[in-house]
Amino acid sequence: KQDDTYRDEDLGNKQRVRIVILGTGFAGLGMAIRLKQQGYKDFVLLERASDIGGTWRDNTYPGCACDIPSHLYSFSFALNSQWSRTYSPQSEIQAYLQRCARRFGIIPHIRWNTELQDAIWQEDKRLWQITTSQGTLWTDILILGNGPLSQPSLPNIPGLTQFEGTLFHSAQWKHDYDLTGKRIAVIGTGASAIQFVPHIQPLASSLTLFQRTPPWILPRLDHAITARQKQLYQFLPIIQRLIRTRMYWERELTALGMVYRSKMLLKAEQIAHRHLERQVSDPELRTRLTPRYAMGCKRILLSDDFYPAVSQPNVEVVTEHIRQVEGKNIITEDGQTYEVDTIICGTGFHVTDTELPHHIYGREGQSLADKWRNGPEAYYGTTVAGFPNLFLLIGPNTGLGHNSMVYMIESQLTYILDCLRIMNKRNIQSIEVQSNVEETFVKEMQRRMKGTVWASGCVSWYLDARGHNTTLWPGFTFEYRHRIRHFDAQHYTLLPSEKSPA
Ligand code: N01
Repeated sequence: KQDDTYRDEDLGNKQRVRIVILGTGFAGLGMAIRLKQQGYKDFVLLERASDIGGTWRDNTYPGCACDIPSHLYSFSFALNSQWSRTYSPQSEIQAYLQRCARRFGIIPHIRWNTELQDAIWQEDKRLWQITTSQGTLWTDILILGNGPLSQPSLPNIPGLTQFEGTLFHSAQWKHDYDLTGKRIAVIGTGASAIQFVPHIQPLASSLTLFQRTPPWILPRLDHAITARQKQLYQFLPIIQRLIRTRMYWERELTALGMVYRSKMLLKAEQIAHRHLERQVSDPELRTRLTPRYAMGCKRILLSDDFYPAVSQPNVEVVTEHIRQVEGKNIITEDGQTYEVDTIICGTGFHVTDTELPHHIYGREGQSLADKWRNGPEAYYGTTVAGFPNLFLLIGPNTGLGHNSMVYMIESQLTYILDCLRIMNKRNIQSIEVQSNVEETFVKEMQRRMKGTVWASGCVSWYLDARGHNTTLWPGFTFEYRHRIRHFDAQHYTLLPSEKSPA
């Protein structure tokens, strides 16, 4: 049902709102839709850009697509029968999110081009005071849906930012810059780089790929979804739901391999080795591209065109580490110099060291960054002791290396909605998770990480400065959903509303 009851000015100028949500990616938008479905009206979404989509708006590099099957990559309450391929391209995912925002009447709740500058918990009023690039507002509930992969990370290479050619990050693609005939350097061989390298290789006069760690790559087996299939999903959504369920459980099985480091992973490693052998005939290049850590420790990548692209005569894979950049030259540790016109960094994101926690101040003026000085921690990745009425979406230890994040997000949404329901019903003004409960949970996460493939010794963005994996959920996703299906008020300090007769 379209929301025509609100116009921009109804919420746009209001300074006090019940709920503020940060971001309009899957997390923020999903939260807004579920709130709306439950009858909430007094909420706004702060969006730093002028369009919806979070990571699916920002990452527009050539070849950008999802490596989770399309059928799994949508809200459970808004399946999309029209995905064009097994793995959807970025533009389709963003268009899907835009459609959801319109269909569920979320657009009037969004404050565009509004960047959160800081959020301060006002203990006396039990409110969040939020300063944004467009002014200040106050809210009872703050929900952070800003996403763990939203702050691009440039490598700390001496001279890089003074590079005399054109430099950009994969998440900030320069579409107005023509790559044709350029000598291009790409730094990184993660999920982003392996998607864009095959698209830019044919344009480049030369492509030098600086690879620090060869990734595990499995066949992608992407194909078009036929018009007939789309029709079937449209008129018989149950079919798509069944396919989705089957895919979900297949992926959950891979969690078994990762948690228990079973033979399944060795089998997958064999498939990846065969994939490499089939696609790269040069034995020397094959050796460079052969991974040397246990599969799954970093994200497993899917590609059918990366190995063929790097086998082309205009590509060189450099495994020597970069020492510095000088003028237009990249100099490696062995003293070799590579003169290039363009450097593209496929070097990932700040994850455990993002900027935002420096701007969130909880009780007694403590910043979230200070609370997280040893590494990010939160109860079920959702609530944080010392930070009343604050909810994190895709917070610490809720990430996945094997299944759809939308499932985890929807699990969190249910928990938050149940919390809000209890707050309304019992006339509670603020909730805060007890610190001993949070501590016990965090210890459980780290205990369970031990022995999994994610703690098998490789260096990855899943790890914080201590080497703790504070990014991934160390088990099955259905366990997470089951554990947070109800809000566990007994683990929280609940303060009644001052207006309460009690
Ligand atoms: O980033 P990454 P990404 N010198 O951090 C290398 C999601 N995603 O943007 O492995 C040389 O994975 C670094 O090397 P190493 C997905 O969750 C999803 O590719 O650290 N190299 C690595 O090769 C993914 O995991 C999709 O040794 C340097 C690369 O840069 C996450 O985003 C698609 C370096 C960074 O890889 C991030 O992926 C795309 C240096 N100084 C992304 N510093 C989907 O399909 C870093 N590197 C859903």
